[in-house]
Amino acid sequence: MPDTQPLVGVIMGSRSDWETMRQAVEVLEQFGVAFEARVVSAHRTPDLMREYANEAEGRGLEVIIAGAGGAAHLPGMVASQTLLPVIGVPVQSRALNGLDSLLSIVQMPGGVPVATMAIGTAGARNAGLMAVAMLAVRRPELREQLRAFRERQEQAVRSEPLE
Ligand code: RP5
Repeated sequence: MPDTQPLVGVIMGSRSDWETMRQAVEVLEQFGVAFEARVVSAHRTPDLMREYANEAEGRGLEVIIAGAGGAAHLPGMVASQTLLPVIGVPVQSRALNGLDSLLSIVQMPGGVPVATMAIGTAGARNAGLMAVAMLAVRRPELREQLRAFRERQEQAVRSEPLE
C-alpha cells in the first residue's frame, strides 16, 4: 500500500469481496494514486462505517469506492454520511449473481447519490478508473496518464487479431 496520504478510500463489506475489489486497487496502483483499502461492513461493523464516513474528508480522502454484495447497503449508507463522492461496486453474489447487489446500490433515493458501476470485476475496474477521472479534473498529470491509457487501449483493440 502506498505510504503517501491516501486520496481514495477503497472499502468493502467483507474480506470475500477482495477478489473483486482488488481490480479497483490495481487500477489505482497503475496510475500511482495513493489509496487505502479495508473491510468496513454496514451490517457487521455499523459504528466503524459511521466513523469511516464521518472522518474520511478530514483525513484527506477525495473519493470513496465502496463494494458490497447481497443486501449491499454500504455504499449508500456511507454516501449518506459524507460529502465525498461515493462510487458503488455491486459484488457478484452467489445466490442471485449480483442482481441483488446492483439493485441495492443503484436504487438510492433522490438527494443522496451513489455512482453505481457494473456488477463484478468490470465494475471494480471501472470504479478505479472513475476515481482516477475524478481526481484528474484538477490534476493535469493524471489527466495525461488517463489519455495515454485510453490511447493504448484503443491501439490494443485496433491491432488485435481474431485468430
Ligand atoms: C456483504 O455480504 C459483503 O459485501 C459480501 O459481499 C456478502 C457476503 O459476505 P461474507 O458472508 O462472505 O462475509 O456484506
